[in-house]
Amino acid sequence: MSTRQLPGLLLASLAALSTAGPATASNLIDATYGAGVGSFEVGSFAPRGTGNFNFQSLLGGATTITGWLVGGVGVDWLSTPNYGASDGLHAVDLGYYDAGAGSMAISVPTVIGATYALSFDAAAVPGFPSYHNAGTVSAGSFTAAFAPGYSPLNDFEGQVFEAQQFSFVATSAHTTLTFAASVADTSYGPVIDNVSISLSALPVPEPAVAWLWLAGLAAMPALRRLSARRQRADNAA
Ligand SMILES: [Ca+2]
Repeated sequence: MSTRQLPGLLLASLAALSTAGPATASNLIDATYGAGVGSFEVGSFAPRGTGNFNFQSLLGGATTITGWLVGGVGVDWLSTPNYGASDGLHAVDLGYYDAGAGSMAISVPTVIGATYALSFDAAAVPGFPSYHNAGTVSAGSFTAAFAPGYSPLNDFEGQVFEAQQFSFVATSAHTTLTFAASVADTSYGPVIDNVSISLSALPVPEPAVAWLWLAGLAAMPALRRLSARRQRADNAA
């Protein structure tokens, strides 16, 4: 490559970065798997019964809730009107009905080095000590703990959801998001709903591109001098 090509290369690089677009608020989970997937609304819901049994217990390995893989012992897929949801009809209790901590995982395509906003709503299971409601969320190498506050005693319909917001930088072309209950021997874990991952910022330009740009700028005066010398030589000839 000649030094003459550098300014053109720089412009092309900047154009590629700028046309990649501004941050978008769309939910990557729904964009990848379908509307409502981030909110646990999609799948074949088959409750254990009516009233307080208006939930479906799913063992580890289950893929009943579209897009999501159940891990650990299992989880309970809750339904309104007997259990509260922060969005739509369903939420997930990360504890399995017959006792045991569970987890929920989903993978979305990501851009390495880009920053993503992660948000979800979490509620404490009513009437149980707060430690039962501790959970962790991870996305690639990012991990955070969350612990929603205490909900009113025995008011399962009135579970109080609290917005949880984090951000992470993707380290892989696909990022797996995982929620897990922290207490092993409980039938009740934190309840989660309305999960969203959205792009916040694209990666900054690689240092190599920046150095190329600086090298191009530094070469400009020398190129101009060379050009002027050639012009004088041509004129003298
Ligand atoms: Ca929902």
